[in-house]
Amino acid sequence: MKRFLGLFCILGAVASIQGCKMKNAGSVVEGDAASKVYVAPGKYDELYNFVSGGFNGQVSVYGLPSGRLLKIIPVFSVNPESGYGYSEESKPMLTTSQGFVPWDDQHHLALSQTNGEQDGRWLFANANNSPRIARIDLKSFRTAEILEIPNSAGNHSSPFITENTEYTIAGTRFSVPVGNEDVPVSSFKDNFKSTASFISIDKESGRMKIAFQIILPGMDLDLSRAGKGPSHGWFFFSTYNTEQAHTLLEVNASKKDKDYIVAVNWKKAEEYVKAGKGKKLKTSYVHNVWNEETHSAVSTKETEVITLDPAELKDLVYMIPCPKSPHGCDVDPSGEYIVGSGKLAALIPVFSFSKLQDAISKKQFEGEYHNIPVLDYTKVLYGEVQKPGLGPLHTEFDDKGNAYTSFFISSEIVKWNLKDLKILDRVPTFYSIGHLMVPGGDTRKPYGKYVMAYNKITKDRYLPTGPELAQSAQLYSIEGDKMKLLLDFPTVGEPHYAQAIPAEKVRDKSIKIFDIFKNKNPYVTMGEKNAKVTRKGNRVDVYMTAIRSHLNPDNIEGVFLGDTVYFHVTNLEQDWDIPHGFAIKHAASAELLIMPGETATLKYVPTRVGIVPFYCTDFCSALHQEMQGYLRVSPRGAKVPLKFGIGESVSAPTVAAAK
Ligand code: RUQ
Ligand code: CUA
Repeated sequence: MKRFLGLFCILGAVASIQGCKMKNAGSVVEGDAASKVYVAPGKYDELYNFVSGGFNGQVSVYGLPSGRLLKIIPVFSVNPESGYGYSEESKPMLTTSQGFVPWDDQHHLALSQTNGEQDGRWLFANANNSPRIARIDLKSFRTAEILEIPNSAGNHSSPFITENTEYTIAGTRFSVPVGNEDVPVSSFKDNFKSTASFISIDKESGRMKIAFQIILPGMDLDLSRAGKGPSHGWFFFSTYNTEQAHTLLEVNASKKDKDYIVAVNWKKAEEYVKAGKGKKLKTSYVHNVWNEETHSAVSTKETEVITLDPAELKDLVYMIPCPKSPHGCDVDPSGEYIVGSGKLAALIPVFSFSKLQDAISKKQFEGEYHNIPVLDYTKVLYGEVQKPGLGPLHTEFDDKGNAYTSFFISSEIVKWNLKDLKILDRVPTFYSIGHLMVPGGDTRKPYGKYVMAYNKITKDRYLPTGPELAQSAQLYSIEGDKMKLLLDFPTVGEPHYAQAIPAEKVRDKSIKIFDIFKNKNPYVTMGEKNAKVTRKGNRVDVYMTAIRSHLNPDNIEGVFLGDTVYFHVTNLEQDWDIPHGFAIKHAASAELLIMPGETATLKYVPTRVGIVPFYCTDFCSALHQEMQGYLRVSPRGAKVPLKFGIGESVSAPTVAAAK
């Protein structure tokens, strides 16, 4: 988002007048605001709000309208709090074709839909830096799958979704050479391509697969939305840098009066693929899938994608001219209107899907862009919202035919009517809003009631916390004609897009425990009597159990310097909200946080001789502090037999000690 700051410096003078010197919100909050967001202790919130974490790489979950933080779901970054990316079982989730990547930049979220309505099954999330899409299972609130996207860089226009969750999307923000990659940067125009990957989603399992990639001319795909209703079968992408600059984009990619919205007919793409018109391209990417029975992830290498060339395959892609580096490209609930938000434009163009169809059939083109037809702007335009504000970014919709657009520079949300394009209301945001979100506002059935603002800058809004300040979310009521600010609360990471869903669509499906009898982890310990320690060469496996309030075994001897020890800890509890943790002194790792019925593994390499304590890290009972034990590490070659146990039953050696 910082790039906007530079981009907008031309308009900076205006920004500083309108953007950052808003009057204090105290004066704009009305008397009954508190009661509208008050959720009494012990009561549930009305909505789950999933918020992208931006540069923390995770997804956070808030309750609305209270703004209470419920959970941070680890997705693209390691999470020492839970051991995600640290446990042996979860490491493959963060594997890529180029090795283990412990961080990413997470921008957009998409809830799965059936008939254009949220169905509460899955949440999809993009990784912007090392292109990937994750699927989060809303039964467990855990990342279930991560698919890497090849021939891509800056997976920004992602993971938007079609109305029956047929596809999720991945569009490149950076164009990159496809095929031979060792080329001069200055050969951008000849060698660089942008790609739009269509990822199919299995109806039952949710499994993702790259169905095909459309290879587009070099430019930057920014955001996207699927058509719905009448426009189902189409996908729309906003673009910037159709100037094809490769340096100083701030200036060089803002030269043209109009960039494009790319309209992709994906039903047509399916036909071409079926007819064998796709080309197989060798590449490499990985597909990581979490297995809920083995409680571990498997990473599989993939080697090929099917590509489609719209310059050759007619009627697959059309370009719609759109003023000034559009950012958001949003489709209204009826599926008829496509709203382009040109970051540097002084108006908002609204395109009509029926006019688009008409213009295509009448071949009303104004030219070509790298052999792709460019439609006549005036023929596909429904109308323009005049003087809406400065720096429009994103638009969401309510259930009454209204649109809400965020304005970064003028720091406001502007409400306007989709039919007559008249502005109805505007409210300030504090400050510099990026995305906004109406619950269900990207579906055929918006939930109405609220609009949320996700702000980039908070300046004087909260107690100062040094140079880095919290970013924020603000909740506005949209029940009446006028928007009303109800609440603001700080967020973790940098919020970009978000999704919200009525709690009842998710709440009752939430699982409470993992059935221990279905635990197929190869290192599970089924009951305390099976706890053991084994040695094979320099590898020691500890099959440990955790139950209130002891770890079994809690005394282990016969481990030597040079050994690698794997603690496989099984939580034997079958009771909701009773995780046990596991940590061992000086481990070059994080803790494990093991859910009831689950097994997780911590790798530990001792670095010195001595007694090494380990303990449970989660306050699980009155005797949680007693949930601890000792590992003895001896010098290599010492005559210490392998012993383990608990209480008086410290066992005799089961396997001969290592030499
Ligand atoms: S972006 S603030 Cu990464 Cu969605 Cu528009
Ligand atoms: Cu188990 Cu604390």
